[in-house]
Amino acid sequence: MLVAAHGAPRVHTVQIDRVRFVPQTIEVRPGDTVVWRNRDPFPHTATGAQGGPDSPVIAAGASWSYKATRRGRYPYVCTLHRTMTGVLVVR
Ligand SMILES: [Cu+2]
Repeated sequence: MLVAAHGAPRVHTVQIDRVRFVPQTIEVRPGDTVVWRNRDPFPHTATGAQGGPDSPVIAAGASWSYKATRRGRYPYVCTLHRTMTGVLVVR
């Protein structure tokens, strides 16, 4: 089967582990989905500063999915632990 030039939409995972987003910067294409998976035993969020992801509280062990649509660079934080920062790049 032939694969389209830009490929089908993909699913990417950001692990939330030990109060960090891993990887800290993730690059995806429009139409891709990003899943934040909380591996910590306490809640976190993934909250864009200016657009981009805006999760509810992601409970311990839970995941949250976001479909990237608009191109851009979207820094985000965990609003519960402000030292946790990440960047979603949609290009
Ligand atoms: Cu947090």
